Amino acid sequence: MAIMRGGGFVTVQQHIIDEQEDNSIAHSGEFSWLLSAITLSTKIIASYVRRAGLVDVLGEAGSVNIQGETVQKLDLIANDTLKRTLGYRGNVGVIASEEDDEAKVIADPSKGKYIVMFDPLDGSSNIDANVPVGTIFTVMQRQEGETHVDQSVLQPGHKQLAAGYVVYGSSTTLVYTTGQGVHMFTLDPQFGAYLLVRENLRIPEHVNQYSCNEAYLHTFPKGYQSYLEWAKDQEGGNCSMRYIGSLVADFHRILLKGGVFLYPPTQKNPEGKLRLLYEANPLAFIAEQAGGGASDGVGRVLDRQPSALHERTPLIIGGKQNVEEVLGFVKKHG
Ligand code: P6P
Repeated sequence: MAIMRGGGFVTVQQHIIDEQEDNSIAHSGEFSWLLSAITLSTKIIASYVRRAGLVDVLGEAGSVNIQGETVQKLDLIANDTLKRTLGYRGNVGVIASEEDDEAKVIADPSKGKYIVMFDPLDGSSNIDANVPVGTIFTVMQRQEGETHVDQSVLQPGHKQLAAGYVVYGSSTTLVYTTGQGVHMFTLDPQFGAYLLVRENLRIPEHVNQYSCNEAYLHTFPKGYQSYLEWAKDQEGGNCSMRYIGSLVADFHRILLKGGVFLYPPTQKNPEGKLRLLYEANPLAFIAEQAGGGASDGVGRVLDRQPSALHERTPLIIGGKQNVEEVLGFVKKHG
């Protein structure tokens, strides 16, 4: 149900402005101006996702991206939309996308003082089957005296100023944090506005549910295999399992209902499959702001020093106790 304040709905722009007392990025309205580029983009993306099948946006675009993944038509639409709207905000200096080989400098540090990195349409291979997909984004500050864009792009996740995602599911839902809690908005198609529905979300500390693609079980490191064996044992973790195969949808369920998502190292992806900078870091920021945890199996995701834009990482993310439970097995069994 939309939250009413002062007799009216609370839009995401209004929420950011209300939050700006002691919040650097939200201060002076710069973030709300930057965020409006993201919310506008996701409304455009949502309009295509909702009409997939009616308009020619399904299927493959006929190319392969830097990840070696077949690009879907909607990937390109989402990527171009985000780059175009962010490019005109004036305060964005660097844009980096899962779909592009390198980060793009669009303004010098004196003007474009923010970096926005994003996965424009995560899980897009699922779109033809009407499975929820999502956009994930993160905002960071350009580094003073930057002599190479990597000095600004390759910052650890704890430097994020803001992070969020939009899940294009049964409703179009935006979740974001600027370090002042996690807040959720639903797009009202009638108003064309994201309206506040939940504030200061908290992930349940522990729920007997995990989310993992166990097809790769035998190539997981032993610690993960031991955890999953224990989790399934009624005398052990007595867990149920949910796995959609679309990171934003799997994470959103955990944010609201609890549990733990794990994508361990596999033979195919020994460093893990998910991307550190624009998938794991934004979701880790949100998870921690909601009282949960996020680890790469060794340490805190947000403490990792990135060495490359498209660097991959293992990911264990969810309720604080759930994450600690997995880490107990990983650390004990390696
Ligand atoms: P697998 C989608 O391709 C994605 O990048 C994430 O959205 C999702 O969590 C993961 O890959 C699914 O990977 O190996 O289970 O198909």
